[in-house]
Amino acid sequence: MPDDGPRRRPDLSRRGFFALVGGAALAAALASCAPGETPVPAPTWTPPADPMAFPPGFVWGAATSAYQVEGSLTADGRRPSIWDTFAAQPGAIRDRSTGDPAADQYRRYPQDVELMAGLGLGAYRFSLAWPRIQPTGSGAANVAALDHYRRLVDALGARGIRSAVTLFHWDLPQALQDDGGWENRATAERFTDYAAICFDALRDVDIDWMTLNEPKSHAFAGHWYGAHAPGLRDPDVAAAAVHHQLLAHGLAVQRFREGGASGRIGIALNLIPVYPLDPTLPDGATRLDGRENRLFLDPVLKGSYPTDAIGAEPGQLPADPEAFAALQRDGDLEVIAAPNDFLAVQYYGVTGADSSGNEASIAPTSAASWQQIRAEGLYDLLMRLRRDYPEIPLLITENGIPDPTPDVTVDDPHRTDFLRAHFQQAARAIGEGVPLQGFYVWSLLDNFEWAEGYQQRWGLIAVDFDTQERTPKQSAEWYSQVVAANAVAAA
Ligand code: IFM
Repeated sequence: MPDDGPRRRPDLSRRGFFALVGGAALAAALASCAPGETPVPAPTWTPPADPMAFPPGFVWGAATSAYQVEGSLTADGRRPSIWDTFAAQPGAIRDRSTGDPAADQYRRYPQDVELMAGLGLGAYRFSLAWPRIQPTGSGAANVAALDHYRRLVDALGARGIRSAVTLFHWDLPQALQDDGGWENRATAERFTDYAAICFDALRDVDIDWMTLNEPKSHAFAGHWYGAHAPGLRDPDVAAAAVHHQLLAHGLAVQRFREGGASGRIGIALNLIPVYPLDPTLPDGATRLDGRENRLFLDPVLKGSYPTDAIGAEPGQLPADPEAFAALQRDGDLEVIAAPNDFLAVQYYGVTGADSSGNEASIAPTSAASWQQIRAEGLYDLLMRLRRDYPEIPLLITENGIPDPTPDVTVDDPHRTDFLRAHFQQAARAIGEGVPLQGFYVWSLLDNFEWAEGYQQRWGLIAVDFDTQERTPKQSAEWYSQVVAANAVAAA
């Protein structure tokens, strides 16, 4: 989750990382950080010496989002999103940058498709920009924007690359924010209209659709502690943003089924295993798990909200539970629980929780201070999903790590080590029956990392933002070998 705020975690010792991922380069990259005694949970599993194979048909991809890569913010009738507004505020973005030019993908997509084909990727996850397709968030579709995305989807298809399309990756049209944004229930209806336009425009293409990207990040970082657009700091508004986003998801799933478009549909949730510091006192960790995971998983997959996620206790979203309940109309939860074809999981790491429910540092972080790295947490998460939410097919739609430096580099053994360790945990979970069907690395390209601007580079492919020159990093070459073999080899 790309944010700091109440959830900010101190930088930790990177010691213990060898044990976690077996990556000398990653440990070296992290070694410059302050030493300390990090209570990293001991690994319980050692990867085999032989390559770990993935099932036939396993999907290997990479991911981006519109505002982070497209640039061209006024092209073809696009109007401002909340991120344009937010980025223009002094101090909102670390390097005072904006989403222009980002990676200029709106114009350079043919080159990026060729780069993906060169890596052998089977799929590309990208998002559609609502403020391009409906520049003011409602009304007629902007044909120029739809034509652009049709060209992108067709270019991908021509190279045998499947499209995985997110409808909303945080770039709400500013005009809708002016009407209350996600605090306003009507935004869920506007989203359904927008989704219908997109489904109909691409109805012939076999797409894996994702309604929302990380509704938790958008609700919490954007509406609770103001680190993201729209920059609000009100937990009750954040709670409304949770419910109305989930309602929007359910309505869009229903609309997808009614419209009969090709493809499948799901939602992309960022999930995080929570480990109690003291396993004999798990209540705080349970509450934190409620806020971080079950507040989103339960309504979508079980049709109910957990009772412990919202309230005044540490670890809870500090909103008024009665006000949250009052937002919910009869039938909302049935809509939200409309059956999905898959669950898209975004996994970056873990957190600890003290006995009260306060977040605690238990693992080394990357250059993103919120990212506590523990590859085995992915296995734990996948096994938990299979246990608590059985049957639903799973995709990992984001996993990755930033470079330790903001400078452009292609020398990124830390990323190779990180991905290898996570692929191994994914293979391990598949071997134990988890229905994981694909894995998308975040990100295809260095891009605009929200409040960090261009200071965190998450790409497999380096981008020089002055020249827009693209250069695959060493990890991209390694990843292409994994894709070709459909297997991950030991280091
Ligand atoms: O860049 C973000 C992405 O937009 C959503 N998931 C986390 C990534 C890294 O912070």
